[in-house]
Amino acid sequence: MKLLGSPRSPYVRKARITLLEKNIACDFVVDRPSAPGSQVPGHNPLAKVPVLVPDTGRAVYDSVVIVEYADHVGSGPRLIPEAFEARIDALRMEALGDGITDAIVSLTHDDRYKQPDCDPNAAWYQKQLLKIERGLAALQNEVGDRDFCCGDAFSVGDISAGMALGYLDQEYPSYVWRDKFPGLKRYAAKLFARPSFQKTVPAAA
Ligand SMILES: N[C@@H](CCC(=O)N[C@@H](CS)C(=O)NCC(=O)O)C(=O)O
Repeated sequence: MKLLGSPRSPYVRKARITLLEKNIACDFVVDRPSAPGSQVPGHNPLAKVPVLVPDTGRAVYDSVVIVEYADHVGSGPRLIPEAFEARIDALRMEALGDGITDAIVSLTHDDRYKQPDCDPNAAWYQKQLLKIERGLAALQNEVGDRDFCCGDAFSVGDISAGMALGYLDQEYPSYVWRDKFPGLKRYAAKLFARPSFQKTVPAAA
């Protein structure tokens, strides 16, 4: 089994954390979809990563489906609970973490926000920033004084939340989320200490 992806992509990191948490052996193949000769479009017509290519069977994309796949074939505690309400809670938190990440990508892609002519008061900038701030406030509220965002167990919601917070550090280090959201500072410190997070910290650009 192999996972295709770019090392600094947040969704690729989400997939890698998932595979480690589920004890699934997998080769990580660095493959940027826009690079000439990339295998990605042959597996995913959208030409996006991550793509999981099992030894037999069809390729699996996107990261949401990779988590579902890994939860089924891997071992260890479930990432998506079976019970209906807990399942919806975990999937909602996954959507929240993924949505915050989408907003960070919109703000920081190609260092857009660092350009000299970038106006932080511009409508497009404020729109994405508001998504990030409201999203982080909602996440902090959900976590409260617990270690996980859903109940008492690690879930896909924590993977997506950790992906988003790690991506802020990676791409938007001037945004002082730990000062603004001290509850998330405590929560993230525990998440980032997990071996799956430690082993997938992207190398510096
Ligand atoms: N919703 C997708 C998002 C995947 C995504 O946007 N991947 C980016 C890298 S972070 C990508 O492959 N971009 C290349 C492109 O859009 O052409 C997921 O959860 O996997």
